[in-house]
Amino acid sequence: MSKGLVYKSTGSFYKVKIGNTFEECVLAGKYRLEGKRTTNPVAVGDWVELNTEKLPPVIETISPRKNYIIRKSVNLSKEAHILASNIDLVLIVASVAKPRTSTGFINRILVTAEAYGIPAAVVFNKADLQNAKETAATAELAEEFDFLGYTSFITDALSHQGVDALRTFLEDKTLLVIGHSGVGKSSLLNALDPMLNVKTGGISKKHNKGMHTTTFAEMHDTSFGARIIDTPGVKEFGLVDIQPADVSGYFPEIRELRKKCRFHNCLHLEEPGCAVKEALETGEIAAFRFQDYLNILETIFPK
Ligand SMILES: Nc1nc2c(ncn2[C@@H]2O[C@H](COP(=O)(O)OP(=O)(O)O)[C@@H](O)[C@H]2O)c(=O)[nH]1
Ligand SMILES: [Mg+2]
Ligand SMILES: [Zn+2]
Repeated sequence: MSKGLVYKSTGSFYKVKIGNTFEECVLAGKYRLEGKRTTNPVAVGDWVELNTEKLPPVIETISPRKNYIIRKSVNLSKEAHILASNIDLVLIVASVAKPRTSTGFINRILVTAEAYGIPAAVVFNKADLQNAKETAATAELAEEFDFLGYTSFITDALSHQGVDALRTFLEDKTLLVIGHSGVGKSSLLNALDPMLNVKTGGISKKHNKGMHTTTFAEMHDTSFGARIIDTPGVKEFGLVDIQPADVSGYFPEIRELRKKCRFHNCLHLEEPGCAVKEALETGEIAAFRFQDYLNILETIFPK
């Protein structure tokens, strides 16, 4: 038996690093049967034990996961698809322009990362496309996220502005990169490590028209010790088993404050004696964060 780390999982074969070499492996029959309910029993980031006497090598056991992230299901089936496991960091790549990323998107991913107990960081890319006023607004936003515990970076992937600081921060971490198509994820990966040579320019229009793309998450080794999981075509993560009163617990600035609300299950809407609404009025909580909290509550639990 050999130990290996899964770098890619397509459902039919698995790219596994065993020692210093990559092998295309298959899954033992017992897992294929169990796998009927989850679309994919083995995820990128999984440590596995393999029988390398066989050709191709066979994955026999999956080691317990430190954590994992579920992919939001694209259809209405109850199937869960594990996107990646054993992650140290979720890196949200936002773009300040062309296309501009909403704070709503950033906050939704931050909430999901909190729910999974995984640290998160934010990159504001395409800094070169901003005027002075926009530059100041982005700096303010980055400062707010820093304050909340989400380390933030402002970058220009083309001129490599901010890329060295980002690389230092990412050293030796296993991270999952998420962000809309076209924000510069692939360009940033190439700026971080030119050896990666990831294709840029986004998904072709032909494939982008609401079709189910057949791209898979893939992990890349880097020269600076980070393992980077690229997630082409993944829009958002799925949340499991979350209750309305839980949502505010995934906002660090609300988590502590809400203990002072009169009702323990306060949703911070119209309830009397709400400490969160009070903090909003004094500016202790940022208005855009509270608005996004309301939006998330509404999205997950429509009235
Ligand atoms: N001006 C500018 N363009 C960028 C920057 N980063 C990426 N781009 C461009 O944006 C487009 C999409 O980049 P890509 O890396 O493929 O985005 P992805 O879909 O998130 O992987 C490409 O044309 C890149 O050249 C940046 O920091 N500044
Ligand atoms: Mg890309
Ligand atoms: Zn409240």
